[in-house]
Amino acid sequence: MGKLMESNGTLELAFSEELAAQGVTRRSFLKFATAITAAMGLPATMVAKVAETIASPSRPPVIWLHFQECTGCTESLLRATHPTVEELILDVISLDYSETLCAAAGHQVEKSLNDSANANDGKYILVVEGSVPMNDNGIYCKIAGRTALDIIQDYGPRAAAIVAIGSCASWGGVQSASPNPTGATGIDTIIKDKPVINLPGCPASPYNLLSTILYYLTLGKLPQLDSKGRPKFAYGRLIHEHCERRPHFDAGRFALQFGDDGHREGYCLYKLGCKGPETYNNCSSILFGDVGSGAWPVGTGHPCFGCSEEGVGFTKHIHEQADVYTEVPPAVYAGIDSEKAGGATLAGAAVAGAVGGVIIGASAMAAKKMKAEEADSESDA
Ligand code: FSX
Ligand code: SF4
Ligand code: F3S
Repeated sequence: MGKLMESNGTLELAFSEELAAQGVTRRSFLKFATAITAAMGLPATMVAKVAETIASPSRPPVIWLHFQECTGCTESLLRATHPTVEELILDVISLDYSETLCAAAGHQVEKSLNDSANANDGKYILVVEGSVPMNDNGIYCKIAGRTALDIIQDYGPRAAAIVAIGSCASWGGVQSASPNPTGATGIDTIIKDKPVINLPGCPASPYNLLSTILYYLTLGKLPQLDSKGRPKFAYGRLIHEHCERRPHFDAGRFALQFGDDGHREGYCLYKLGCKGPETYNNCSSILFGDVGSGAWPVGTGHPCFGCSEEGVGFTKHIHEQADVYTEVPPAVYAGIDSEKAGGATLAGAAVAGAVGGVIIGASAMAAKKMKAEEADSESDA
């Protein structure tokens, strides 16, 4: 990976041939390090330190377990590009065990799991993908003859920290949808004596995994978590707060049916069931998806279904309208038809809507930030 030097206050990165061969330029690496530092909520002065962590040859051991899930989280990680998040993650960690990525199989791979856990007792990071079935002694998910429950009770308490990746590992996800036949549950309801960082999402954003690991490695501590165990830097804001369609929401322009004129114009998807107003995640600012710009659910024209929010995703119906905590759209809107509106134009209404949206959004965000700061100072006190 790259070797980092600082000279005359200018950050310089010297790349190995290996990195250059991957098609990553020094410029794109620095840009990426800057973006991921900002995503972690760290100041720009930390970019060099974060880049240094990425370039560091020392890698913490990671054991990655799969339970009840679709492997979508791993897939989403492997499909990320420029510079490939998967390569960066695999460069900053030593992935000792992963059923999906292991070349070995059977007893051989089980041995590598045990060897890594024994050699790194108390030091490894445990990443868990998938929920644990609790009903009927956990018989609904078995790997190598052991239940998921047995496996997590063995390797969970011996980890330094646990990262529950995806909604399934965070709170049960899709398998915990009513009537939850297997009794699917998240990791933090089972392991109580170790820090569990939840990175919900179905799939979870690979950037949230990378930034959480980098935060831990760079600062030597876990990021601040919210009441649901999620890093505040990634889950501190509603999707709705940074959504590119927000000016349409504030101006009252909604798609009413898939494929209608409003949908084609890129109007707000609230009335099609978008759960952005009650879902905390950074999809609208990070835009993960990696199939071109704007590739996130709402960017592609699909309402956010709240995949990362317990009690919303897999709980509320897809078409059900979200509870709006920040702003309620007014029942009556200014006319935008030129005759009825006495000469007002569509463009004029759009500008007014956008300006109003910025002001309303900015004040709502300022109020929320102040509230969060108050809460932080109270909890610090
Ligand atoms: Fe679940 Fe992920 Fe959805 Fe799939 O970790 S969060 S079903 S994308 O693979 O587990
Ligand atoms: Fe975006 Fe959905 Fe909010 Fe509309 S309701 S602004 S589509 S997050
Ligand atoms: Fe999930 Fe909504 Fe993001 S559906 S991926 S939380 S936009």
